[in-house]
Amino acid sequence: MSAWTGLQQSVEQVLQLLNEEPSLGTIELSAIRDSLKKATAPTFEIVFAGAFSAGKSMLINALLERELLYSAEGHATGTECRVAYAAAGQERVVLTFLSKDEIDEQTEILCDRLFDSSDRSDLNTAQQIQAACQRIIAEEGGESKSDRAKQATALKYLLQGWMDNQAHIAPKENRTMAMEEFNFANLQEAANYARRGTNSAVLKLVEYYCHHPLLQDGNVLVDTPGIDAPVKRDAALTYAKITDPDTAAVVCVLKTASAGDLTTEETELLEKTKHNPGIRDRVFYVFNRVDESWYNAQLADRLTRLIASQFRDTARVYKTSGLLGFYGGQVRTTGLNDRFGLDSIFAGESMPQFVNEFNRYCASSGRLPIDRFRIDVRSYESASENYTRILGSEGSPLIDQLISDSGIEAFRSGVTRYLTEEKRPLLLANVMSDLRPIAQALRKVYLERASGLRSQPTDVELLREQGLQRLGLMLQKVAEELQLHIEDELNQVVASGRNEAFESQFRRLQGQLVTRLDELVAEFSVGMVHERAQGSHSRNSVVPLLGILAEAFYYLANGLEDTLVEASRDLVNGFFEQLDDRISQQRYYREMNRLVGHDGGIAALLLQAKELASLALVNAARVECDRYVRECESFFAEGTTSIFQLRETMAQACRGYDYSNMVAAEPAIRQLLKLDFEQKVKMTVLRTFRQTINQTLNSVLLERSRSLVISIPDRYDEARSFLGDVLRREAEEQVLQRDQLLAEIEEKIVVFEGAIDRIGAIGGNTL
Ligand SMILES: Nc1nc2c(ncn2[C@@H]2O[C@H](COP(=O)(O)OP(=O)(O)O)[C@@H](O)[C@H]2O)c(=O)[nH]1
Ligand SMILES: [Mg+2]
Repeated sequence: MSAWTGLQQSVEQVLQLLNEEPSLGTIELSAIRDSLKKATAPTFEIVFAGAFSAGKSMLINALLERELLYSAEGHATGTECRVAYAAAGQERVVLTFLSKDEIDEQTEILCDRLFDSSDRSDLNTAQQIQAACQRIIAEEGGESKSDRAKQATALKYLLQGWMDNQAHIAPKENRTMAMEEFNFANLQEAANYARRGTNSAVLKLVEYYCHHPLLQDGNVLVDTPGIDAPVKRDAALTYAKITDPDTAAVVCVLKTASAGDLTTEETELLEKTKHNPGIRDRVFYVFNRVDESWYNAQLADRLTRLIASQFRDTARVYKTSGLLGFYGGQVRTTGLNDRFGLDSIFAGESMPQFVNEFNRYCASSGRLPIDRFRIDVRSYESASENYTRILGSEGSPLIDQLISDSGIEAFRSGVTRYLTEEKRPLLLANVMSDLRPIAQALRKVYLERASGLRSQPTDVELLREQGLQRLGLMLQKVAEELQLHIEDELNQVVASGRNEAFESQFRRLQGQLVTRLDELVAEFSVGMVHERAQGSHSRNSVVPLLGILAEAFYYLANGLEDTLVEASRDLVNGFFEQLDDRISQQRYYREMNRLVGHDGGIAALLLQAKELASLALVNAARVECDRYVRECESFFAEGTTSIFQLRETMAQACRGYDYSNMVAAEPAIRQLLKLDFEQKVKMTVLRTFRQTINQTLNSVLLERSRSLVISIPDRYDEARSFLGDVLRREAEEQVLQRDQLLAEIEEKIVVFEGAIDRIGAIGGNTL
C-alpha cells in the first residue's frame, strides 16, 4: 500500500467517523475532499494558460529542454496538448483528430472573417479558398505580417491539414491514433509530425508520454489554446480547464512585456484562477516575451510598474523569454561544424526567428556588459553571417549570458523545485490544515461523551429508590388529573354543548323521533286499528268510534317509545365509547398503567356507569312516551277545523255498524293525531328529554368517578411493588446501555486516534 492510499484510507476513516456524528453535521467538507483528492490523485495537472502567441508552447518546450510542442508565430490552433511521464524507452504519442464537422465549422468562421459575401460565392472548393488565402498573404506581405495574414494562414493550414490527413478524419467523431499506426520511430518523429502547422491545424488533442524527471510523480503539463483564440470554443476550452476542480496548478503566461498592459482576457484568466478552490495558491505568473521590453523603454517601464503595483506580494512571478531561453539551450550543444544550429536545429528554415532575435539581442538589448563582450553586428553581413561569426568568436559565455537574461533557468528551477520538493509537502499541509478542525471537533465530542457516560450512575438499587421517591405525589397527580378530566368531559356535554360528536348524536335522536312520528301517522289505518280494538273485546262485533281513536293513541305512543328507547341507548353507548377513547389518550392514564400495571379501575367504572345510564335513560324514555297516551288539552279545544270535521265524519260513520264507513274518516283522524302528537314530541325533544339526559350522565358519572379518584392514593403499596420492579429492570437496562455506549465510544476513540496517528506520520505533523 502506497503512502497515498494509506493517507486516503485514514482520512476517509476520520470522515466516516464524522459522518456518524450528526450533531457535527454542519462542518464543510468540500475543502478537505479537494485537498485530499489533490494530495492522493495519481496525476497533478499543471495548466498553461494565456493569450494566443504569449509563448505557452515555447515555455513548455523550454521547461523540458526539448522541441516537443508546436510553437509558431501567427497561427492559433485549438489543439490541446498534454505531456505526461513515460518510463525510459516507452515514450509515445496519441493523436486525436478533429471531426470533419468541426473542421467545416472552423472553415466557416475563418471564411466569414476573411471574405466579403460577394467574394465567397466564387470560393467553392478547398483549392479555391486556399488560393484566395495565398493572395491575402501576398497582399499583406507575409504569413504573420498582420492579423488578416495570420487568419489567412490559419485557414490555409486547416484546409491543407484536412487534405493531408483525410484518412484519419471521420465525419462526426474524433478519431484517435497511436504513434505506431503512423510508423513513427520515436517520440520526436511524432512530435515533428504534430508540430507541422498543417497537421496541428486538424488535431484536437495530442498526448505526449515523455521521459523527463519533471514529469515524474504524476505531473502532467497541459498546453491550451489561447484564451483569445479566434474560435470561441477553443477559448472556452481553456477557461473550462481553469475552472476544472481537477486542475492542480496553473501557469499564467502573460503578454504584458510586449503589450504594455494586462488584456481583458488576461484579467479574466487571473480572476478565474483565483476563484478555483482546487488551485489554491498553486499559480505561476510568467511575464513572457520580456526580450521585447529590452528594446522599448516604455514597455520596460510599464512592465516594471505593473509588477510593482499588482504582483508585489505575489510569490512565483517570473520574467522570461521563452524563445531565447529555449533556443539558447539548444544552441549550446552546437558548434562551428553545424554553424551553431543553422545546419541542424534550424535546417530547412530560411530565416530562423531565433537568429534574428539573437542578432538583435547582441546589437541593441544593452544587456551585454562591454567589459566582457565586444560584439559587432555588421549591417553589410547577412543575419546568418553575423550569427555564426559572433558565436564563433564569443562562444559559450555569450550563450550563457543570453540564457541567464532569458530568465528561463530561474523559471525552470522554480517549477522543478516546486514539483519535486515543495508540491508534496504543501499538498499534505493542505490536507492537514483542512483536517485539523474536523479532528479537533471530533475529539472534543468523543471526550465529552465519554466523560458524560462515565459520570452516569451505575447503582441499580439507588436508581430504583430515586424513581420511587415521588410515588405518592405521582399517584396524587394521577387522581387529580382524572377528576379534572371527567369533570371537563361532563361539562362539555352538560353545560356548554361543546362536544360536537355528542351534539350531533343528540340531533339524530331528535330527528329520529320526529321522523318516526311522521311514519307512524302515515302508516296509520282505520282497518288495522279497528282489528286491534275488536281483538281486545272479543264478545262484541261492533267497535265504537271512540275506541278506534283510543287504539290509535296507544299505537302512536308505543311506536314512539320504541324509537326513543333505541336512540337513547345509542346515545349512551356513543358517549361512553368516546369517553373511553379520550381517557386512554390522557397522560394520567398512561401514568396509571406505568405505576400499577393496569388502569386502576377506570374501564370498570366506565362500564358500570354506561349500564346505569342506559338503564336510567331507557326508563325515562318509557315514562316520557307513556304520557303520550293522554290527549293534549288542545285536543278538545273548541273551534278548530279538525274537531269540526271529526264530528261530521263520526256522525256519518255512526250510521253503519262495520268499519268501512269509518275509512272515509281516515285522513281527518290522521290530521287530528298528527296535531296532537306533534306538540308532545316537540316538548320531549326540545325541552324535557335533553335535561333528563344531562342529569342522568352527571349523576351516574360524577359520583362514581369521585369515589374512584379517592381510592387511587390507596394504591401506594401496590404501586411501590409494581413500579419498583419496573424501575429495577429499567435501571439495569440503563446501566447496560451506558456500558455499551462507553465501550463503543472508547472503541471509536481508538480507531480515531489510530487514523490520526497514521495521517500525522505521513503528513509529518500532529493533528
Ligand atoms: N520575442 C519572443 N517571441 C517569443 C517568445 N516566446 C515565444 N515567442 C514566439 O511567439 C510565437 C508564439 O509562441 P507559442 O509558444 O506558439 O505561443 P502560444 O500560442 O502561447 O503557445 C512563436 O513564434 C514563438 O517563437 C519570447 O519570449 N520572445
Ligand atoms: Mg501554443
